Amino acid sequence: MHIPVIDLAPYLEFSRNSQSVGDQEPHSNIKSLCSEVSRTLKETGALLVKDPRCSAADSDRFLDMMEKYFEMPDDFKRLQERPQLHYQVGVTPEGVEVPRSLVDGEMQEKLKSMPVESRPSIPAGPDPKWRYMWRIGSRPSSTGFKELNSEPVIPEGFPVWRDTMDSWGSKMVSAMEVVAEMAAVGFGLQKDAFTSLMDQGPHLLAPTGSNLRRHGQIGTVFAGYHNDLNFLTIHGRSRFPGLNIWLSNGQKMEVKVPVGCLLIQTGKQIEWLTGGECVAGMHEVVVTDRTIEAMKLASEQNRSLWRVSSTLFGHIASDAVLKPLAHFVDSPLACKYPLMSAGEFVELELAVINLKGSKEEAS
Ligand SMILES: O=C(O)CCC(=O)C(=O)O
Ligand SMILES: [Fe+2]
Repeated sequence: MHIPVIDLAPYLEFSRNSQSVGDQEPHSNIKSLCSEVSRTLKETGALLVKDPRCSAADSDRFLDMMEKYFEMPDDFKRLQERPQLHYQVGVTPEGVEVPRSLVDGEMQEKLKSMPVESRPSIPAGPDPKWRYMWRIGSRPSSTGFKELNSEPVIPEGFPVWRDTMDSWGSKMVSAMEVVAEMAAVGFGLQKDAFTSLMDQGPHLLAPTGSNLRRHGQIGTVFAGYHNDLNFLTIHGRSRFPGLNIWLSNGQKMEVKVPVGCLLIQTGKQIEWLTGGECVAGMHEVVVTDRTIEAMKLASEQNRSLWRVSSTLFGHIASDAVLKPLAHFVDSPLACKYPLMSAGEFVELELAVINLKGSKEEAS
């Protein structure tokens, strides 16, 4: 099983044409591309895409800045820490985020029953990775889930911060919207079934930073086995490999993202909307032989030994309702996905991974 790279250009062109000539039915080659998107998401929980609007140079500009930031002393980075805002803006130091597999008893049982060759690395404690949270896109003026009144945090001495974060973040959101539209068509839904719910969602550009100089021993778990709580996650290519994913048949697979491509992963919210047909992809980030090889090369070339991911969490709008859409109501597992607002769902999930206290505490 391998993950195909889907070129988004033909769909973008179809989309542009249908806007200028009025709504058009996609022809059969576009339809089959959309089916490939939905089928791959369902079978693998992941997808590789190439979007002509997101270049390798854009990704490099972002990674260069984040490496420079994570290289700064811990005391400097801690100035951007906002624990009272549950780390939803600014930096999260290493040792704070708790992988789901460490706290979820049901998941631990499942891990023990997995065959050895596909069993994830068992984390011993919280993740040793840093993270930076930066909001992308606009938010609704009236909402039952006002994100805590928090200004974006910009570290001193990084004049291009806002521009770099906003530009790479919004490009990745645009790519994700196209994938969401193609997936909706592929699943036999209205093409805007997902994108209309994503509008003004609390999207977060949330790059991780892992110090390979300190934690570069083989087997170190940077992000313990988990799935993401949002709708879809998208990342540019990291300079250091280490991401393993689990396909829906339980097989473990190391992901190789080609240069200039983006990786998409399914989160819990798409699982909800599809009544469990498209489950949230499980994944982990671990130091592997290939990470060590990339570290050797980076050392020889005098490059940074911080592993930066350009993770972007795409969300369903907080006030929108999560429930199995259209024909997914009849899915055999639909009853596992009761109606609930996306905002309420996120609050429940964040409490589990140690990033948020109770609702009362947050307000
Ligand atoms: O560091 C990465 O490559 C991905 C980390 C991750 O899985 C996450 O941020 O949810
Ligand atoms: Fe993740």
